[in-house]
Amino acid sequence: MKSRITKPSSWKLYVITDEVLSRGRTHQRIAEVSLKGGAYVIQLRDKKVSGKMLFEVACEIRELTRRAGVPFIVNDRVDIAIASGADGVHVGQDDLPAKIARELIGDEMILGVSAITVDQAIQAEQDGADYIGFGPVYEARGTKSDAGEPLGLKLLREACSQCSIPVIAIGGINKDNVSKVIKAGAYGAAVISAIVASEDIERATFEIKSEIESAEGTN
Ligand code: TZP
Ligand code: MG
Repeated sequence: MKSRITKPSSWKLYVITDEVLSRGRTHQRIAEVSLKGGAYVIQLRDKKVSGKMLFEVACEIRELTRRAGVPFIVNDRVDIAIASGADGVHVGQDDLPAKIARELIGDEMILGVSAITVDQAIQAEQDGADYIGFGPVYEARGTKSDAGEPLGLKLLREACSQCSIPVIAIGGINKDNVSKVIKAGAYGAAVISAIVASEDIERATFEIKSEIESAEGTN
């Protein structure tokens, strides 16, 4: 299956918004400032707000990302991704099945799927995913209470070698360990707390992005 992510350099740092960890900063603010720091992709993730509110926030982030020329992905909600004009949607193993999500979004939009095993990653690719979010690579229960035990770099490497679509590493990634996931073959890194909870979101984004760029070509 061919991925809709066509520019290999374009998904290196995938920033996921979160208002629980953000010290009062809104999704829109997180998106705006991390874009300044050089985020390559923005995902809106909120499991608590109403559909109405999520839609409004999604439309605002759609505008910000459009101006920055950066892809915008909505977590979990296919309906809100479509309605807000997002570039894509990201579903987990307990969400709408990837195959159904693909049917609903059609051929043009991007579909991301979370996987915690290599088999899940292979299945997601067959079901129409454009990329895999693989993890938690490192400890991530501070952000996602049901994240489970870290999978580690060996499994990440295996997933990267078994999938022909991009594998984005997620879970406990920060500026000190991001080079390891890139060297293991990840196409990019998805980050929540190391960016969203930091005092200076722009700087944290820039630092992680710089680490990724230095690590590239060294795997
Ligand atoms: N999926 C697997 S781990 C995780 C998600 C959404 C949380 C990642 O957050 P952090 O703060 O970057 O570890
Ligand atoms: Mg989900």
